Amino acid sequence: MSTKRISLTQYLIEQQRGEAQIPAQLRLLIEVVARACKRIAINVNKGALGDVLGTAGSENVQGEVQKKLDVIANEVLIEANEWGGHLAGMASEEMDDMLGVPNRYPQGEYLLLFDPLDGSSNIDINVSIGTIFSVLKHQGGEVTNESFLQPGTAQVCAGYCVYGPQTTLVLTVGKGVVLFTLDREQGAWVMTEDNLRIPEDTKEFAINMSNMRHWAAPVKRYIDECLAGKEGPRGKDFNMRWVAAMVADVHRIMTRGGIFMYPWDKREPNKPGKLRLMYEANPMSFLVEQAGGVATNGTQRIMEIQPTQLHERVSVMLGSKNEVELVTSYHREAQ
Ligand code: AFP
Repeated sequence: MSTKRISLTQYLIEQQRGEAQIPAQLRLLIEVVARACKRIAINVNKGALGDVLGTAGSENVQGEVQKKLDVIANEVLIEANEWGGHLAGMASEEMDDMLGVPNRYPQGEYLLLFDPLDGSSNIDINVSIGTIFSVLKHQGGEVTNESFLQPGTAQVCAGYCVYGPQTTLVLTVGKGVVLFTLDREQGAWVMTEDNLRIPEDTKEFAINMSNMRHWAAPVKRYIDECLAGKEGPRGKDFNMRWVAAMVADVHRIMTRGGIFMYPWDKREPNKPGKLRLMYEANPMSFLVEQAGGVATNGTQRIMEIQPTQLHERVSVMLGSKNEVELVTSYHREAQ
């Protein structure tokens, strides 16, 4: 990390001029989303002192009960992005269909997808939550749900914000991964790491162990070997973490390595997994790969999956290269 800490704005201006050559509209998009995340953080931090806890009394397209902060975060992101002229449309975990830009505003060339508040079950217990976002280019024509159905390899930008002990923004525009920490005194995002890298090996896995009896054999084999520790085939002991907010588990992996898994299980055999491809797995996979990690659905690179539905789900295994490749090899052996 260079000693001089720069702001997000300065970083983006340097990227605009430099190697990444990010277009002005994309720079504006990132600044708008980063500003929206600051507003979401303010709402999150109110807790019981604001009218932000508990449920909103509605369900989202996933059939999940929406928390008040899910709705607030979604509205903050929509209001922040609809007038800037940088977007052709938005899609959100909290909205059944994509949302076009109101006719009174100019239309831009980007498509923004987001999970406005990931880890909602952690809100009322004061455990880390976050916002995840992904950016695609609109390929022209009328903007519909189908405009968003592009593989993860088409992403031009991805990032997440963690509302935790610190408020951090992790971002990639395809030239590595940078970390910004919110300086609350200035209200500014300040770069605190300029090149996040995920170690290729790890001794830490993240999975919801309560689902063990429902897993497919390759996942059970991999976790059993981790649990066998030094005496087992892996020859080393493993630690386990599970925050139940993908954004927090992935941030741990981005900062010290590890493997995160939310695999298919037989509770709902027709569902490929719990997590959503377009606004959870794809942006996180882009960030993980840009930091030297690997992200698969057990058999295939997540970013090469051709989406067929806006809210489709996917099995997720991502993080330290050698671990993800090992559990992926177990899946391929079992095919
Ligand atoms: P919620 O937003 O409903 O809390 O779900 C969070 C999440 O989609 C993802 O962020 C977590 O990794 C995963 O679900 C946790 O799922 P379990 O509660 O089944 O462990």
